[in-house]
Amino acid sequence: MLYSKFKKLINFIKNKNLLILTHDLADIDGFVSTLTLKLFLNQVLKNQKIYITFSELSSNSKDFKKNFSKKFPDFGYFCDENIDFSSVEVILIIDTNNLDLVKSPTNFDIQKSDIPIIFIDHHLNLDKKYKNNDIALNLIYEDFSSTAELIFELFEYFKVDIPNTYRFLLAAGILTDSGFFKYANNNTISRISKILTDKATLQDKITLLERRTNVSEKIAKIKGLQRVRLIRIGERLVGISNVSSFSASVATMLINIGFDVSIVYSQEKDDFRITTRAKKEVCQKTGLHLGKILSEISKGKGGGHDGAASVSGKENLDIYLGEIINKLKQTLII
Ligand SMILES: [Mn+2]
Repeated sequence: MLYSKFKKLINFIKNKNLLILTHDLADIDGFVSTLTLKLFLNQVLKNQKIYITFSELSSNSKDFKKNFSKKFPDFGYFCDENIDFSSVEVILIIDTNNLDLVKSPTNFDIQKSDIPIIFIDHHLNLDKKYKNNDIALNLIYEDFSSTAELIFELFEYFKVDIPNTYRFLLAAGILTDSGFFKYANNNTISRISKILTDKATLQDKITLLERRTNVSEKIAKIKGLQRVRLIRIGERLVGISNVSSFSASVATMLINIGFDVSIVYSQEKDDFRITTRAKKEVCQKTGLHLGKILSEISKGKGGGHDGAASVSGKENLDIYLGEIINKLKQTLII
């Protein structure tokens, strides 16, 4: 199934000019998957343009890029500045299947354009029907712990060599999205073992991902902790808090200190964002799937994985929070 879809995708994009985009505030998986997919396509599809660009990188990705550039000063190429949209024939969207999360450069409206789009992703399939998306061409596999692994499978299947630098990129995507293997499955381990070489060891890669937490993130975590409200549902503990930024790292911190589920929201002018996390063990025992809950309550705007999901919106923050708690009560009580 996977391989027949690979062939179908390559056949469709052959001889077409491509643009590869990932979600806004690209995390490390989105960032490295975009770069490595471009390398792969350059090897298998000759004589066509393949553009990549990013709206903005997350702070983790920026730190990683800095470390990576220090280790590989000759790498040099990260993104195309000037993209001629009139020449783009297919847009590949990486690491999300929700166009609301994608900001295109120069405010080009992807949803309104007629350029075909294809999703390559590992999040819950929201099954949104976009007029310029043929779902048969999408590669959306929730059982992959990172998009980087899907890109790695492309290299494997088409027998394309992966240069050492790109092995570092792929491994960084896998390590971060699998929570350093906490959310990994057997396939994740087998793929990473094929990516590692004597020249690119696991420890080398972990070092590249080390980062010093900056002071504003530390303050966000402390405030997030001061403001947390505890809701007990049976034997499970749910924590709700709010911060103005770094909601994802605050949500993860709440899980690390003992909450089973964390909900952290941020508000900026008219916009809000809710980030949720849950312990893997809780998801497995209770069937909790935060991605499904957020997708349901927002009619497909939000989504993610069973243990990590988020949603953004403009109004109804309180209603969303109330509905999340209600759904948690129904799920966690068993
Ligand atoms: Mn990802």
